[in-house]
Amino acid sequence: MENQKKFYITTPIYYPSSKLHIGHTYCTVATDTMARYKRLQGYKVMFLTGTDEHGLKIEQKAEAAGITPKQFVDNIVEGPRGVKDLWKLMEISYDRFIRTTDDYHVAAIQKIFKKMYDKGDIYKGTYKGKYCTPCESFWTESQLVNGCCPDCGRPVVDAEEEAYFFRLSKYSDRVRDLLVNTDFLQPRSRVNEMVNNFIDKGLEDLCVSRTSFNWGVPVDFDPKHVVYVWIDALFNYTTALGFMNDRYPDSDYETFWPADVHFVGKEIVRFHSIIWPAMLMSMDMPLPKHVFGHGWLLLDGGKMSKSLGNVVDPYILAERYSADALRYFLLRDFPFGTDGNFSNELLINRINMDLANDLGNLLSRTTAMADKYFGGTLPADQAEGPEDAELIAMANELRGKYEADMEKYAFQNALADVFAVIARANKYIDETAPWVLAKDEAKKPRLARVLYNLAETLRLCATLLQPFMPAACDKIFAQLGVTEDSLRSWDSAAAFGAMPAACTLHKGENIFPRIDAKKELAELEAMEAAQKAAAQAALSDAEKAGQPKTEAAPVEIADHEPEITFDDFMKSELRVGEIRACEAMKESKKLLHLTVFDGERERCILSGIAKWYKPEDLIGKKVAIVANLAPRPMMKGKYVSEGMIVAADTPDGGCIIPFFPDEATTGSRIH
Ligand code: ME8
Repeated sequence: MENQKKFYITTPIYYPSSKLHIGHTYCTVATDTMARYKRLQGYKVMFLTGTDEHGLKIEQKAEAAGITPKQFVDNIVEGPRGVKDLWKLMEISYDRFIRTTDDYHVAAIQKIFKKMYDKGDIYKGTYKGKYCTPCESFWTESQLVNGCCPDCGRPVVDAEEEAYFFRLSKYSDRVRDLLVNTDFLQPRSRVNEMVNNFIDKGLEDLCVSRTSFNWGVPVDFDPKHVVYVWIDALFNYTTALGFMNDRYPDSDYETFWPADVHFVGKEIVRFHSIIWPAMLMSMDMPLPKHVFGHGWLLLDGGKMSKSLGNVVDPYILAERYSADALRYFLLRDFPFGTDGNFSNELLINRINMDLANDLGNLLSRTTAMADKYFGGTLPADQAEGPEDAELIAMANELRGKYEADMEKYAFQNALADVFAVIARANKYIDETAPWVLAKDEAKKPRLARVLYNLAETLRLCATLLQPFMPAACDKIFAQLGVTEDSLRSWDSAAAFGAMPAACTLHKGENIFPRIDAKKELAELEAMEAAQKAAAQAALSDAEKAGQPKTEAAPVEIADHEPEITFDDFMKSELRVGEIRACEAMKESKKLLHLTVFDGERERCILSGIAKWYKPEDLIGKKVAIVANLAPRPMMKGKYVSEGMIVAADTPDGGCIIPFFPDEATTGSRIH
């Protein structure tokens, strides 16, 4: 198969800092679908995914959990319901899974770093800047948004360290040319963002080593430094092909590099379209053909965030409705290049409408009629009719349209094309009215042809649906009596009539049972609420604000107060308050301006918690307030703070606010 065409596709390698959610699943399902589509077309495919296991955040999480970083990531990647289990459940057909802690990768990264150093593209200097811990990113002042990380919106900290730098500036013109004058970065709309926001603002050399933590690939010629996690991460796409290591044969690299496409979320397009090509240029390596920046799945218009606990668990949905239904929904409802709002209601409606009604009914009606009128096997004596031409033409044109869409990664449109044919076939049943034909013995040949045309349409559609819903398509083929691979091949998808006329259909199980939307929505809501509460309980509040979990450390209590009576205590009027509004203050970086409803009225409370909480983390929350504290003028009398939010100190000088569950009555007294 020397001349077989090759296709290399990758997902981002995900951080195993927590369990993966529906957003990660979305990208991986899209990549899997593309890989399966290319295999269907006869390509030799390499589909790579994996996990990005180094970095400060994972080091801190492991420390908080009291285990080593390796144990921590092993558990999330290999453990029960971990990353690999999730991909198995979701029918992800990856060819290779890389973990950046794999020995061969670590050794290769050291060689790559050294090579760029020897070339003079990596040099030693001092880094002073703003660092976002959760994102592992240094930012320049001009890149910050309201003083916070432009990617995640969290506060950044001042950082200074001896560090190695990569001469990103040297490659600025070549990268600009790549973005502006080729179709390297897709969709095209992402190009302007990169050029205007980053390249044309001036690319500074990139800090590519850290001394502030250990959990990374050591720079072997200067071991107090570890390699910046993004160098470690980006080169995974080549080390997994055996580049600079012996784990895989060099021929894999020669066969598959450069990648045909890296699928990545829009927030990491910058790394993949600027830093990655610049480093490959430095290494004199060919560039990937395309980087595609897909959109985000949003929840209630906002980003899903592990730390807020508002993530959707793909495990639950796939187990309830099947991986195939979930895969279909993800790629049918959301255009791949733009953001989309996830909701359980959309999911259930889509399954009911397209899969249970349109596809499921077409299959069950066709097989049931074949069974009822012919005992399953259609007679070879069949008669064409005037209704056939349009359906057959549409089915035969389908593969061309589908291919054009798939080549643009327009999964949504490819599925719409297939389902337009399915809808046409359902209409064909109404037009030909097989139940009327069945009443007349002389019309049996016509009836047989009608059922054959339906079965053929289903076969063509199922062939093209295989990359999206592999298991369901196997079941459809079984019901259509298709046992030979040649009848579910790419070639046969444009050959209406390939199935023998005297085919045998089998009425089988209902592949996509209809979902009782009302009942399911209520159950999902209850499950998600419970899960959210558990996630919130498991995380420290500092962690919710993007900081490491620190509360596990015991504190020494040095500030005991003299004993008081119960009556003394009751003089403090503690009540449940509901935070109705919360804003950062331009006059102070430390304070947040809160509007708190105390059951009777809204009060203004200024609280020095801006370092640990973002306003959006607090709005809607129920907290304990000291309601009878004397009002205190603040900011030279511009504001009067009418109370205090109760919070606990943390050992590192931070604070944690305890939140009441939603059912706590606002205004009720706390004893
Ligand atoms: O960024 N909607 O890892 P990560 C859609 N390790 N896609 C989403 C999503 C959402 N709400 N949330 C996450 C990293 N994703 C690095 C990558 S690559 C060399 C290193 C998907 O665990 C999306 O594809 O934060 C996004 O780019 C990726 O998960 C980020 O995963």
